[in-house]
Amino acid sequence: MGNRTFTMIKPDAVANGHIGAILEKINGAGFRIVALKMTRLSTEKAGEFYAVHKERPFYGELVEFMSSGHIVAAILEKDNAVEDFRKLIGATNPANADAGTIRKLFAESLGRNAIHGSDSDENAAIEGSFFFSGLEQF
Ligand code: RTP
Ligand code: MG
Repeated sequence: MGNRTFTMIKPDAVANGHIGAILEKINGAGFRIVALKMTRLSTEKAGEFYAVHKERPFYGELVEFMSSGHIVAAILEKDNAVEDFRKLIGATNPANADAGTIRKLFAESLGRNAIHGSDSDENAAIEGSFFFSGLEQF
């Protein structure tokens, strides 16, 4: 068993019909999908999820965008999951993302960048538990 990361397919990628293609990239890169759900965040829940950024100038825009449509939340498992998944999704701004990364392929812009990936093992656990109960995390 590898370790875990958490991801969200963001409202832009869901609205643009990229759920299937993104899940294929994730499986193709060797991640096992441990838990998966489609849901929608209220502005309150989106604000809580991204609370670490609440002093940043883009926070309001980020919360508005993340609550603007459905998202797909998932817990993923693989050796070195957090770091390998950040490589698979590419740079935050798709203009700077490497060819073949999920953001290069599917993101529209810095603000509408298709997918989230946890930035540490600790945050992966916190974020996974934000969406999934203990019983759902097998
Ligand atoms: P994420 O948390 O969504 O996986 O993205 P990330 O780690 O690559 O980037 P982070 O620094 O955590 O920022 C969270 C999201 O905020 C938006 N952002 N906008 N306008 C701006 O300068 C700006 N900077 C960041 C991005 O959509 C980013 O994914
Ligand atoms: Mg981040």
